[in-house]
Amino acid sequence: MELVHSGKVRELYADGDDIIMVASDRVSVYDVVLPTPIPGKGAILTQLSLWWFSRLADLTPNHVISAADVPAEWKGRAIRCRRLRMLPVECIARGYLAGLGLTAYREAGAVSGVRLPPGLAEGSKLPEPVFTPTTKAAAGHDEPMTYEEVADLVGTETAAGLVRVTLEVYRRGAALAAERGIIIADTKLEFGLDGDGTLVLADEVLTPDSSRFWPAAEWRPGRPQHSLDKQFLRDWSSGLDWDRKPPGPAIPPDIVEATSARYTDLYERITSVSL
Ligand code: PZK
Repeated sequence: MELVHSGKVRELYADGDDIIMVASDRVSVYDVVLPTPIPGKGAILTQLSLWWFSRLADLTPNHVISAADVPAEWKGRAIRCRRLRMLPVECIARGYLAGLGLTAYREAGAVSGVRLPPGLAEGSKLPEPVFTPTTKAAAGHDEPMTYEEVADLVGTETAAGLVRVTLEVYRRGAALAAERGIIIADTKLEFGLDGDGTLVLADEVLTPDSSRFWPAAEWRPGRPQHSLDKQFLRDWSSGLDWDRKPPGPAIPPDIVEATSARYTDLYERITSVSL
């Protein structure tokens, strides 16, 4: 199959009119992919995304065709999808202050043109979730965009749809996770248009690779928050003499094991399905 995109941890192949998205077991820390895989990670994140796609099907159409009709070697960690015209916007919803949102708040008191109240700390809960889109930079870092800039790019009707669906996906995801002791601080969604011009949710949904998952019991505004999936990797790697530039260090077996268990636990807690 023709490889059309290779991301840090996933690949995209063309198969006739369809595309097949394949999740690997690769993991990144501080934006650097490490040389050691986390067994099961690709399958767990694929299954979690599929679970959310079906739960959200009443809210938005999605790009999933089949998780079964994929090459045998990828089964469990691949999804056959409709090929869409992807919109050049990363649709981000934030309910808590972290990452680019925190940086923008500190510099300007606002994110993507949305003014936030004074006095917020790192990790603070926002008064309500906000839509904070960014550009999709081919290389380098994504830049915040205002709603007006999104509307100029995709049209007002599509832009309004992006805001509505992005915020509702976040609200539903965050509410369900909260019942299970998990904070979803923010999430990044991607959308495309099908042949009819219908807005379709694509990519992955509400996984820890596209969202910040924090253990609610450890939430303390005013410091960086603990990551539900990658905290073992962060703690281990920060004790090394590593400058956080490639190549990343090999992960020792006990840290691989603990991280695998985190992904399994996260899936089970969100879906209530035992693995
Ligand atoms: C598409 N990406 C992001 C990059 C990945 C994913 N349904 C679709 N139709 C056409 N293109 C895409 C999709 C989706 N989803 C997604 N880029 C294009 C991306 C690298 C690896 F797995």
